[in-house]
Amino acid sequence: MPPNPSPRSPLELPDLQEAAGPDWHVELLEETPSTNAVARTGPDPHRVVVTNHQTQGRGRLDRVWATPAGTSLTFSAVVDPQLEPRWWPMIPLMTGLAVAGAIGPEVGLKWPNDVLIDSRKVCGILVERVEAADPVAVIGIGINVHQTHAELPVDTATSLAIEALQQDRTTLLGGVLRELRSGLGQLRSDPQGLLAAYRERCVTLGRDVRVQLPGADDLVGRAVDVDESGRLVVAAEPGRHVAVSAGDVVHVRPAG
Ligand code: BT5
Repeated sequence: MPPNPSPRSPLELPDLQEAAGPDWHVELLEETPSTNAVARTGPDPHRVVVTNHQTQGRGRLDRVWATPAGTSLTFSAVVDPQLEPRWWPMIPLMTGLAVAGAIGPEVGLKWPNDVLIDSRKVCGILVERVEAADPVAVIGIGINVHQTHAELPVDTATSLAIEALQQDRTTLLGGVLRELRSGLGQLRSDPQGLLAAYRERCVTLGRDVRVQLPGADDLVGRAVDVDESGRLVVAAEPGRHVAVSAGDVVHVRPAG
């Protein structure tokens, strides 16, 4: 059986709005450079900007997020998290957990928020804080849905089609937004519970890792924890634990 017998899912605004539910206000752009950039220009809580073709998608540290037209679920949701400042760093981790919940048990999370299936990246997340009287978070999510191998930009990527998973972009948007709402609710009411759920889903924990730190030497060691600030705790050598808040993790070899 071919892995992807289903046609590519269309995006229609009424269907997207219905899937999202009344808590969100959905906008659909046929093409736009970056949904995060659009959302940042009018960061009203509950706003969701979806596009069928993102032409200049952004990753972290000015990297590129590349998706051909009609292949992906690329969107940004604006939220007013109403969180104590100390829990803000958990928002990207919560978002990874939300996407994992919407896709299914096949998914693992590489710290901080790469969404993986069998070590390949199926979704990238970019959370940006916009300052205002009440600061808001623009949560940008790009899920590879219909891409074939030839349509993926790097060989470390995969898509839901390649993995023979659910590929209706509208259903997926509804699922991710539901999980985001409940994840934010849990972050407010029970942040420790959310952190415990993240640790369960995080495939980095227990691995030997190399962490590429912005502007510093790589850190090599065993990933032993994710702390309450969302930092990865690495046992660099006996007796020396280092907590990092940003960086790219390479899993050096499997757990165990
Ligand atoms: C991310 O950055 O993974 C965050 C990507 C966020 C994209 C969403 S889409 C909606 C919203 N609007 C935006 O403009 N952005 C957000 P980072 O961890 O820096 O990973 C970027 C790296 O992933 C690149 O350097 C490539 O190596 C790789 N990459 C690029 N496109 C990819 C894709 N479609 N699938 C998997 N990997 C990809």
